[in-house]
Amino acid sequence: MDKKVPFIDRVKIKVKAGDGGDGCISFRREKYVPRGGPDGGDGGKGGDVVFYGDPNLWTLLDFKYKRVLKAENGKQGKGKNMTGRDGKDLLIPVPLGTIIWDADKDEKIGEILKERERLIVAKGGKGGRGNKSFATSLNRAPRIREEGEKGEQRNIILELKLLSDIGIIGFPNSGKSTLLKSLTGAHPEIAPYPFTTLTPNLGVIRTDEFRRISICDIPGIIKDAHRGKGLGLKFLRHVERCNFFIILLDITSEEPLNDYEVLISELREYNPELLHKKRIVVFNKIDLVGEIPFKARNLKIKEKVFFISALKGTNIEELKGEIGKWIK
Ligand SMILES: Nc1nc2c(ncn2[C@@H]2O[C@H](COP(=O)(O)OP(=O)(O)OP(=O)(O)O)[C@@H](O)[C@H]2O)c(=O)[nH]1
Ligand SMILES: [Mg+2]
Repeated sequence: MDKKVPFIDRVKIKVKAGDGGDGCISFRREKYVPRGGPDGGDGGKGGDVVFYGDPNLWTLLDFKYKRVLKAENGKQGKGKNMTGRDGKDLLIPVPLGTIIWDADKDEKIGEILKERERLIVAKGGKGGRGNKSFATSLNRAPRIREEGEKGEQRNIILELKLLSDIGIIGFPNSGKSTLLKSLTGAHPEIAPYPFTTLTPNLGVIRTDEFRRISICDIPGIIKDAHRGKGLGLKFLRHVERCNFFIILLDITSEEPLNDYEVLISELREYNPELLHKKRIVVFNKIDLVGEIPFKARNLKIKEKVFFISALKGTNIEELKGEIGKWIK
């Protein structure tokens, strides 16, 4: 993903489907046929507004600039029984993981999780019938027709929860972005101070079996993030749907067990279900310590533990091997 593209994960927009075309009033006019019957055609259907999943997108930025999305109207019916052309559907790509809400009713319309998955968010109006359709044995020359039905119009909210397999959770400056880079070759911003990462980053590992494993690096979490400290917990929603977590700890920290407990308790505050997902604990920056400190080696925790240097690449292959096992 491109660092220069701002990450937008919530937008409000208006969608308007096309109106149906009006039916037509017309009578046959041909030489030598003095009183031709009705031949007014029906109007065409209005186009739908349709969202579909596009795996190459990862932000809702486009909608910041385009807040009204309108599909084409159906054309009017014409004489000689000609039906008006249907309005074209408006097909709009959205990132995988986009949730669509009706802003006025505060109700979920649906979500897009898969490539090319489609969702109609506003239905086009039906075309009106032309006078041909109203002819009966009693009224052979009706002067009535229908107007096209109005297209549906809605205010909607798009909310993006990124989809990835693995989420990296850790304190600011623990090396989350460095680990993402080392595992996937992505190029997130990395710097020696906290809160370098302000929006989520995605990277992908391509395994031998042509499988893509996507990994998400989110801004750092600190104690009391659930009370709004630091950047808060709002970014956790981007890892809510991950199946696995890497809990990343800095081995040079004074109290690794305490760091671990803070992270677990912040996850619990956000959503206790996150604790049911599979996770491992990874100590980073082992290149900075001669030997693995006793405290880190003897943590009383139930997860599998790895010791790595994301910067130097130490034990990264082992970690990848473990990740590969999960995904299978
Ligand atoms: N020596 C050493 N430094 C590391 C290692 N991993 C990361 N760093 C350094 O630690 C600093 C923070 O790394 P980041 O990857 O930006 O950390 P982060 O967890 O993404 O930080 P935030 O985005 O601020 O939450 C940078 O200066 C990195 O170069 C490591 O394995 N060894
Ligand atoms: Mg970072």
